[in-house]
Order: sequence, then structure tokens, then C-alpha cells
Amino acid sequence: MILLRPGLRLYKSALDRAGQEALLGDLRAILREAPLFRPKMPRSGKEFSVRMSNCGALGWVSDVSGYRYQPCHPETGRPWPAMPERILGLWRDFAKCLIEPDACLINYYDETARMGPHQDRDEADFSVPILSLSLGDSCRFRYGGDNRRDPSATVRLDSGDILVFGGPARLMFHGVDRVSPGTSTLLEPPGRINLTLRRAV
Ligand code: MD3
Ligand code: FE
Repeated sequence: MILLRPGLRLYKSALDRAGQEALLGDLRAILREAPLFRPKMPRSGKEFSVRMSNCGALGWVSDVSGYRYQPCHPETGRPWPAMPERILGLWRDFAKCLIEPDACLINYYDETARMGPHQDRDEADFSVPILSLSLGDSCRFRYGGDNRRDPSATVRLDSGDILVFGGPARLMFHGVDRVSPGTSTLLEPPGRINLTLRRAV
């Protein structure tokens, strides 16, 4: 475990290749039931470059009316697929929190996608940590402080890495600068998947 900041823990290769492939099997079934959609920015309606889906009781969505958690897919209207036991197991092993996640956001980045610096503050209880798992191509992850203008640092995230954000790191600004094409053979089509496990309510 590498402590990047107080409250920000990085577990390199938390999942080995077999574990990543098993999880990918779960994700393929989820994405058949709940296809990736392209969220839009509140107000402007500008599309995100990242595509998203969710599993668990609640899913994070964004459209012209705002950001929120909701129980159904915005395009199919169906409930999100259940959170696989394998994902809950990762939470138990790495998040070190007895409150279980009720939302798992699935972000898919193609080689041009990025995510600008932002805070995650749509959740009810900021004392519950957030767990992120990277699969596929590596990325440059940027993290700063509690204010947008605070100095930031970067770290490379590789397939199988887990980050846990808790305590004093829970409200820090963060984003994904870029994905590095050709750095992993896990995904077909290539790109990067990030799972973000959260307690929404
Ligand atoms: C730090 N996703 O979905 S995961 C997001 O790689 C998001 O897809 C990025 O930021 C991705 O909101 C980064 C790492 C992450 C997730 C949640 C956080 C970092 C966080 C919440 C608080 C602080
Ligand atoms: Fe975020």
C-alpha cells in the first residue's frame, strides 16, 4: 500500500490478471443489460468524452437538469443490474468500511477521453470512502486539494490498481488527464474502464 496523501491509499496490482478477467466477465454481462451511455453536462448539454453505466441499487447520471443518483438507466428505463458479489468483496478487502456501497459507476475511456478536475459531492455521507479500480490501458490520474486552485500531483494508474479515498482526501479535486493507448491487452475494444464504488444514500 502506498499512502499518496493522508486518506489517499494506492494498492498497486490489487487484482491479478485472472482476477481482472473474472471481473471483466461480470462487467460484460452488466453492460449487455445496461449499455454505456454518454452523459451530458448540466445546463450546457455538452457531451462527456467518457461513457458510463452503473450497477447496484443506484446509478450516477448527468444530463441538462443536473447530476444525481437514480435507480434506473436513463435510456432503457430499466433498473440497474445488481452489484456482483466480486465487487462487494473488493470493497470488504480494501475500503475498510462496514457501510456497504449502493452505487458502482462504470466509466469507459477510449483513447481520446478525459475527465476534467472535479469533486465528488453528490453523496449523502462524506465519512464513507470511495473506492476506484482501474482496468485496461494506463492513465495519468491528477489529484489536488479541497480547492480547485490548490497545487496538484499526478500518478499513473495501471490495470488492477485500486485507489481508496477517505477522510481528508474525500473531497479533493481529481481528474484523468489522459489514457495511454496500447499499455494493456485486457480490453477489446481497447481503452480504460474505471469502477467507482460509492455509498450514495
Ligand atoms: C477522489 N473517475 O467517476 S477514479 C468519477 O478514473 C471519477 O474514472 C475517475 O473521478 C476515473 O467521479 C477517477 C478516482 C476517484 C473517484 C472518486 C473520488 C477519485 C476520487 C472521490 C473523491 C476523491
Ligand atoms: Fe470523481
